[in-house]
Amino acid sequence: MARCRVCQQETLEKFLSLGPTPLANRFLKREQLEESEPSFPLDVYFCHTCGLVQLVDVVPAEVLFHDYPYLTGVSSPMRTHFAALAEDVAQEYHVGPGSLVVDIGSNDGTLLSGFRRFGPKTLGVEPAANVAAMANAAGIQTINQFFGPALAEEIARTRGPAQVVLATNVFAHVHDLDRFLQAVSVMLVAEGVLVIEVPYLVDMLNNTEFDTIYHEHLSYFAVRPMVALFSRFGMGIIDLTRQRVHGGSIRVAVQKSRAPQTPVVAQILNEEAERGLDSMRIYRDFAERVRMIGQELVDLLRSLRARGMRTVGYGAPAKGNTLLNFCKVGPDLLEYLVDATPAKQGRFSPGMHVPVVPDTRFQADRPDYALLLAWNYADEILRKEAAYRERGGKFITPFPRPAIL
Ligand code: JHZ
Ligand code: ZN
Repeated sequence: MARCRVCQQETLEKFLSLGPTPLANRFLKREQLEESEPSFPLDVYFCHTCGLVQLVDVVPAEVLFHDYPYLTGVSSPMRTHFAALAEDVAQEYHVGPGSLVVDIGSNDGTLLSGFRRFGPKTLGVEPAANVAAMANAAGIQTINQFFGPALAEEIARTRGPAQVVLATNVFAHVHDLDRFLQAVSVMLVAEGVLVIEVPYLVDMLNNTEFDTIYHEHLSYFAVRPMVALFSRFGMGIIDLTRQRVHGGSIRVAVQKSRAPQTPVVAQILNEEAERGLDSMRIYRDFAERVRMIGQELVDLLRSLRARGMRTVGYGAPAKGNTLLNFCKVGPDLLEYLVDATPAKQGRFSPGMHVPVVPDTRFQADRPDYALLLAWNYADEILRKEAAYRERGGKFITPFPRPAIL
């Protein structure tokens, strides 16, 4: 039996199986369409000991993050969000000239670029070669390697210890959390802070955002397992805030040296317990709603197509591929997906093989309905595409229940 990623106990219980699923960011070239596509189980477990929701089928990171199409900077709401994060962190933890800020999983350097005006040295660590090259070309110094203890030591030795280490949308991707935290610890000064941002389990459950589940996301964090994990390393949460990004996230500031527990942590632990996060019922209910939403979405798209409506997808996010594969939505139900990311355009979605086209096609084409696969940016997209709606075009959101907006 598999062991829990946080507490190492054999107390995992499966509550959802999304079926064998291809990799969410493995967009295919036309010539790959005839080749067989790797797919892996997408089964989700709850740990009865520490409360961590997790996958046990681990696809090697070298496979997932070799050539990566996702670019943070493409989505303007993320640019805004990360600029604010940089400012908050710089002010709160007195980042200035002479400090070192290291960003793990730094992608195209969007987050680090927000620190420029505060004057610290910054360093990105990004395993995807294509993405790291873009960041370096933009003047954001980035090491193209996986983060681990050896690299952490090298960084500390050659550039000095860091005051702040950032890990946004990467902590859930980490298989060996102990090794990761050890490495962070090696790099940080004694009073240094690790700032994590990660989709929050409670939001995923509340809104049935099951598309957050794909092989890159090995853990679905609540605060309880995090507290247990950090305390093993003598680390303590000094600040915690809920964020709206990615369907609801938490930002957690962890101090290398243990700090007295802040009231906000005790409060959120209480809320999690009251919400029923400690028992299977909430997860079984979630799984039930996942099936219901999947069915409703397919019914809706089929009925629109039966009425001769043209339907497409808006955005080709990783999460969209969980939704499309689970619901078996292919080119018969969505003609194409529009996406502003160059590396996705001209390719086909993993598994269902829906073509991805530049977003400019959307304005030119004016399909009748657009399924918001990037529903987390609904505000921005509806604002941007106001003309489409004025001319009668309609958006569909999948969550919390499939509905025409
Ligand atoms: P977006 C990401 O997943 C990346 P994804 C990562 N896998 C992760 O862990 C989670 O976040 C949390 C496009 N778009 O950000 C850009 C437009 O075309 O929701 C993106 O391809 N036009 C590490 O991939 C996609 O939509 C627009 O106007 O699920 C959105 O992807 C906007 C706003 C976006 O993340
Ligand atoms: Zn556990």
